[in-house]
Amino acid sequence: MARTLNVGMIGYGFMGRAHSNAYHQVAHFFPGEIRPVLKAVCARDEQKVKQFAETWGYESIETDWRRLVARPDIDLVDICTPNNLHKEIAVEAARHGKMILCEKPLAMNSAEGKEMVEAVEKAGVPNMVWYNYRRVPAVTLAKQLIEEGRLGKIFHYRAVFLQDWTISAELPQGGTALWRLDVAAAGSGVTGDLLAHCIDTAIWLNGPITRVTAMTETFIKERKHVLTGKVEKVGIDDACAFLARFANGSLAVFESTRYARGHKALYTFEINGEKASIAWDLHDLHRLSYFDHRDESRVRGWRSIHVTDSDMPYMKHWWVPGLQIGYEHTFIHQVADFLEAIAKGQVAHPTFRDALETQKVCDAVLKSAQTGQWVDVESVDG
Ligand code: SOE
Repeated sequence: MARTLNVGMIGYGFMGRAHSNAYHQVAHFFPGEIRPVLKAVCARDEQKVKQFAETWGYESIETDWRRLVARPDIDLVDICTPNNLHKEIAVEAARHGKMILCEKPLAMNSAEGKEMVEAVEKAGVPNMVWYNYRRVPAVTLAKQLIEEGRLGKIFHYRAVFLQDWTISAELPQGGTALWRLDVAAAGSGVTGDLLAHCIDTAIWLNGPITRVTAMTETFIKERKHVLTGKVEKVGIDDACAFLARFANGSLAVFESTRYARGHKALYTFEINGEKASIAWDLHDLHRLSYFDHRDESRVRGWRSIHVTDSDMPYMKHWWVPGLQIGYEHTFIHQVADFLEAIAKGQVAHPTFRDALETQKVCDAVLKSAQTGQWVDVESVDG
């Protein structure tokens, strides 16, 4: 009989649904020693949070996160709020000895992130950040191929994350739906929201990033604020492009924007090594492109690996070969890995400390965009 783990989730937006679905599904497909129980969900609007609790099967609700993190029947606090609340909630939850899962990015900046790392490490509580794209089976396969040395020395890393949903100047900023456009709630724009994903994957696959030089732009300078009703300055970066150097000597180009007309969530990366290259595309997430120079020249070419067979990462838990899975499964994989790690007394990644590295790169990128100089990631506080 599996042990239970009582989850208290704070926030119930898009990520609240993705996480709730993961807690629901995990025991069906990854039965293990620990089974999550949806104990409580918390948000300020009582009516809406009741509705959410009913839809997703939470046993109870709270409207004040401080009450939730203090409840003795909660084992794990899941933070799905806007970024400006991550630190306060995490520090308080750690003080109460709770395990913590936190939405990405870890914090508003690396100074806050550092406080969060100190809090969870001092409390000795398991912690993890929802950089979910690591757990797309094709991306995990890329990690395996790199670790097996198949690519040889890495020369280049290239990643983009392109969207187009903020092009209209009529779109307001702030409030529940549009907090990602409000710098006071988000901390930054595409750098913390989208490039953070690219950076997390890049560090995981290719090691530490040491230096960056960046440019950012805010195309729409003022937008009406949903909460004040006034037209206010836009403080986020709408677009960001940066060059980077990795500790292993490879060079990188990263780009992200919410102004790439025609692209909704085009996250792609390509890695070029001495012996082989790999490429991945979120719009075709179950495939990994692979080119191996060691193949006989007459049949050499880019292969498109359909990552569905049972020997592929995570796939033996799903359907039969040839049948693919999607976006929501990455969250299920993340919960499954977390539960397995705590059952075995191990650490699931990315931890808060891992995510602090990504946060430092984001800070270095924003600093470089401001100063026009190369910035050493090491020099960032945090
Ligand atoms: C923004 O539109 C967003 O939802 C991000 O916040 C997510 O982290 C990303 O996975 C998809 O795009």
